Amino acid sequence: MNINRKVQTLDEFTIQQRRDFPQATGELSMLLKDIALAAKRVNVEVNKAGLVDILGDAGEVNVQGEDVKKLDIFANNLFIGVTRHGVSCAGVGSEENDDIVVFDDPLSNNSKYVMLMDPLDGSGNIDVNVSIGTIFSIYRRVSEKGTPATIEDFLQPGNKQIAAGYIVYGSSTMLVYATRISVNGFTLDQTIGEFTLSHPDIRCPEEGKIYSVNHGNFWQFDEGIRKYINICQKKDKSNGGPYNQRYIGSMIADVHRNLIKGGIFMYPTTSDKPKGKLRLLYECNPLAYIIEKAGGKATNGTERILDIQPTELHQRSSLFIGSMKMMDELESYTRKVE
Ligand code: AHM
Repeated sequence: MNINRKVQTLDEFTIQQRRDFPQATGELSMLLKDIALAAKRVNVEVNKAGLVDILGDAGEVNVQGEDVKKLDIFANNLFIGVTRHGVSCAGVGSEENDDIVVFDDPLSNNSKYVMLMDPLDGSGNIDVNVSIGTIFSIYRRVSEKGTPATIEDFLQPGNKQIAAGYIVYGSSTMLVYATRISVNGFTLDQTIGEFTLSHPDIRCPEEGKIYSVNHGNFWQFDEGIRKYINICQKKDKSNGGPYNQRYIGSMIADVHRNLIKGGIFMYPTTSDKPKGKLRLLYECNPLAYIIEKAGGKATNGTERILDIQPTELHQRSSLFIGSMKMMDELESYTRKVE
């Protein structure tokens, strides 16, 4: 059997990165390993979604007042279970839980990190075989080691993130994660059950030709946003031609594509949702961290996402995220109406 040793697994990659930091304890690598393990299990269930009774509403409504799909619950329980039994995580904040889940056992109380997550983003797409994802954000806890994690550990601004990432369950399953060093993508090799490095040192192109927004909300957007969208449509050949509009309704899939190809994703406030739809702590912050590390930009329209001081676990925000030059152009329109 011919084994290709150019292949680097996620574990090998994190061990290699750790060698550059002799003071590192390895807890972050362990946490990433736990996340990857849970992701592989979720991936199996996502792939079976059309076949088994896991499909469909679980008949519950989550803390945001949205229908909960069975797979959401499965993914939530799995990520919490795996991190609870690992050594690195003192607690989890999840879209699916009203309050933080504090592990509070002797091992976890001595763990260095807490994690925030959206266990299954884009869950409205499960039934129709469209890409969905998991988003996670990791912070060093601020509470004293040896004690249970507290809400303060979770209510830190995004600029304090230690690492952030997502898994996209799509035509292939990919885990992308960022640390302060770089952003790297790993594709799940189903034959060996390992995430393997496929997209080293991801950089978001400075410019792109894709804008992603829910056009159905167009007349609910502020005037500046509407003007920018018109500009996206009106560009002529001299300035790159009109942009393509792509909106999947799974933010992970939209932002992942724009990260690789260049583009801008927008979820502005609307008259129906004056605070925005997306959640700051486990949707906006991790993606903002990743895009900035890859050379892009993320704001809520006026403020850098990563500098917003959160006050609530399930806080909402507007989000504009993507290629640097497209973000700069957007801001020139949002500023004009201020
Ligand atoms: P979810 O957490 O319930 O899955 O909602 C988040 C999703 C994003 O993935 C997506 O970009 C957005 O909601 C779509 O919302 P809309 O249907 O309003 O355009």
